[in-house]
Amino acid sequence: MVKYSPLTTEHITKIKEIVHYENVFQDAETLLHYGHDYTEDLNFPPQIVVKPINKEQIAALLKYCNENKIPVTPRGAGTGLSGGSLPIYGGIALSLEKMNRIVAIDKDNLQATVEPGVINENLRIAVEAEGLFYPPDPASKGSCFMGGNVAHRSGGPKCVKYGTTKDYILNLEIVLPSGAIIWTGADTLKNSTGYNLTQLMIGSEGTLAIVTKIVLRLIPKPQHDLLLWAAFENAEQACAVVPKIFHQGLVPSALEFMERKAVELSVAKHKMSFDFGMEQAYLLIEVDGNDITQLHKEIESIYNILESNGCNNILLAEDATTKEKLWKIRRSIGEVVKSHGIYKEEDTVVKRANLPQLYNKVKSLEQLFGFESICYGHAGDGNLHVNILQGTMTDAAWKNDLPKVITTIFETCKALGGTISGEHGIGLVQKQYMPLVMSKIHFQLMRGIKNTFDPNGILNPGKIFPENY
Ligand code: LAC
Ligand code: ZN
Repeated sequence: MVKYSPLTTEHITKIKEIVHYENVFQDAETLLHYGHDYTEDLNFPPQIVVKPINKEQIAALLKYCNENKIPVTPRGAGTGLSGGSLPIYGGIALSLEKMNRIVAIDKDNLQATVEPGVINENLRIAVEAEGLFYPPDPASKGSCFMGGNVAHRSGGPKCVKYGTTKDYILNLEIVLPSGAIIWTGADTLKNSTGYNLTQLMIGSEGTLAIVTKIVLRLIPKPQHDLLLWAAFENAEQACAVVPKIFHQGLVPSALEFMERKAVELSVAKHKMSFDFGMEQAYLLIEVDGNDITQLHKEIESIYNILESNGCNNILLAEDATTKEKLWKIRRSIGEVVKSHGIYKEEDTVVKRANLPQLYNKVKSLEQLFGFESICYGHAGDGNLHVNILQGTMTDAAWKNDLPKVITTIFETCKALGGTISGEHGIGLVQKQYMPLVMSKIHFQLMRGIKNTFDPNGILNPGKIFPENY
C-alpha cells in the first residue's frame, strides 16, 4: 500500500497561498461532506478541501503537490457510485464546483465548451434553448457534473440510441501533475492524429490529469417522443424481448428494465398512485424523432412485438404528466433502493441478447445465498444494475459470502461477453474484481500509462488498480 505523509501546517499555508485562502476549507462539517459520495455508506474525510477557480490555480497546486507527494483526489458533484471521489489517503479533496461556466455554445458547429463543474442538466437546458441536444443523461443528471461524467464515461437511458459521454467529447483541456496544461486533441469531428489522448482521459477517473475544459459535440434536438410502459408477468421474458425490437430495425431512444420491487419502492417513496399493472417486471420504451407519424408507426411495431412476446399490459403515455411520472419512477430507483437497507450495487453489462442469462443467474444466486436482489437498468444496452440486499443473510454470511456472490456475477458477465461496469466506473469498490476481466498484461500497460502521466502517484491514489497488481 502506498504511504502518504499527512499534510503539515507548512503545506497547508502554502496551498492557501496558491489557491487563495477563501478557496480552502478545513472545518469538520466540510471534511465530512467531502469524505463521502453516493457509494454505500463509505466515508474517508480529506485533510483539506480545495475549490480552485481556474486552471492556473490547479496547475500551481498540482505542481506543488507533485513535488511534495501530496495525494489529490478530484471531485465533481459527489454522485458517483464506485467511490471514485473518496480521498482514501486523506490529503486534498479537489472540488471542481467553482469552475461551472458554460464557456460557449457554438451553433454553427453544433458544439459547446464547458468547465467541469457544469451540471449535466444545466448544459442540456442551455443547449435546448438553441434547438440543440446533449443526450447522455445519467440518473443524477440534475446534480452530477460534466467533469464527473467524463471521469466515469457515464451513460444513462438515452445512450442506447445516442451513445455515452465518450461519443460526445471532442477535446479536453487538462492539467498534468507536473503543472503542464495541454489540450488532448482538436475541436473537430474527425481526428486521425496520433494516440487518442482525449478518449484515454474519458473514464480515467481522475487518475491521470485534471480536466479543466470540455469541448462537446451536440446534435439537433429531436422534436417528438413517445413512451410505452410494458408490464410482464415474467421478468426473463421482458429481458428476452429486447433484442427482438432491434431485429425489426427499431432503435428506441430509451429501453429500460425494472423489476416489480424496484417500481414498488419508487412509487411508495413518491406516494404516487400507480395503475400501470402489478406484474413481475416492466420495460419503459421511448422512441424519438421529428416525424410524429413515423414515431407512431414505430410504437405500433414495438407494441406488436411486445404483445406477441408475453406482454399483456401495455400503456402508451398520453401526456407530458404521465411521461414525467413514469420517468420519475424509473429515475428514482437507484436512490430508493439505497434507503431500503444494507446493499451493494453492481453495474453489470453483457451483450444485449445475453441479458436473460445474466438475469437468471442473479436470481439463482439469490436462492442459493439468501440475499434479495433488485434489478433494473438499461436493457437496451445490456446494462443491468444489480442491487444486492442483505435480505435474510446474517451479518457474518453477508461479510463472507458477498464477495463470492459478486465474483460469480462478474464471471457470468465475462462469460456472456460483458464486463464488470457499464457506466459507474471502478473507483474504490470494484477494483478488487478487476483481475476477473483484466490480465497482468492489461495492468502492466495501464500502470505504464499511469506512471507516464502521474509518476509520483498523487492523483486519485488507490483507485481502479487492485492492490498488489
Ligand atoms: C441509474 C443509475 C444508477 O440508471 O445508473 O438509475
Ligand atoms: Zn444507470
